[in-house]
Amino acid sequence: MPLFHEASMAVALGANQPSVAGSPRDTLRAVRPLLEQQVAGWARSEPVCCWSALFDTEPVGPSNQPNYLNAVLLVKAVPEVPSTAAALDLLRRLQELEGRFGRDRSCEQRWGPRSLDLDLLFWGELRLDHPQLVLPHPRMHLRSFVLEPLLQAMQGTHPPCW
Ligand code: A4P
Ligand code: MG
Repeated sequence: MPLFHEASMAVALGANQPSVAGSPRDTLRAVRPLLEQQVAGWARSEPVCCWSALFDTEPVGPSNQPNYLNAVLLVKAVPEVPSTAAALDLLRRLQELEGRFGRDRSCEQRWGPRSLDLDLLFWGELRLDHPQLVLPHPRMHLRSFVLEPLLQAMQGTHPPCW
């Protein structure tokens, strides 16, 4: 009998600096279909993507930076067994997308302004303490800019209205 393991996975999006696509809102709009494509390629399927709305949020960390726009993508029933290798492959895809929108970590301060941040929040029950990837994201429970959109995505807003 085949074994199925379908777990949900979530990605947090944040931006408060312009990118090649334009304003943070333009960036998140532009990255939305690309992120869905990346997730589909990674999962080798057409998973169900549930999006939150865009949230305008006060910066956490240095206060001398603009407000952020935040959102969460919840991907339901990923037909792939959660594993370290697959999670690292997804992280690589997320960082490649960040790079396409001008993210340059070499000249950033911690929690400082950025053109695009894509954080992997969780993938099913997978727990990782890898040098490149900690799962679940260790600070997600402290961040209302993550929790509020996550809750909304879990309530099934699909497709997004932005
Ligand atoms: N890394 C480890 N675990 C993960 C994970 N689960 N997802 C590693 C993504 N990356 C992970 O990433 C640094 C390294 O963390 C990566 O190379 C990866 O190997 P980063 O994107 O440079 O770090 P970060 O995002 O600045 O760090 P962190 O701690 O995730 O911070 P936050 O909370 O994302 O802070 N205020 C508002 N209102 N909205 C925001 O979106 N974002 C930040 C960034 C600060 N203040 C904010 C917001
Ligand atoms: Mg990040």
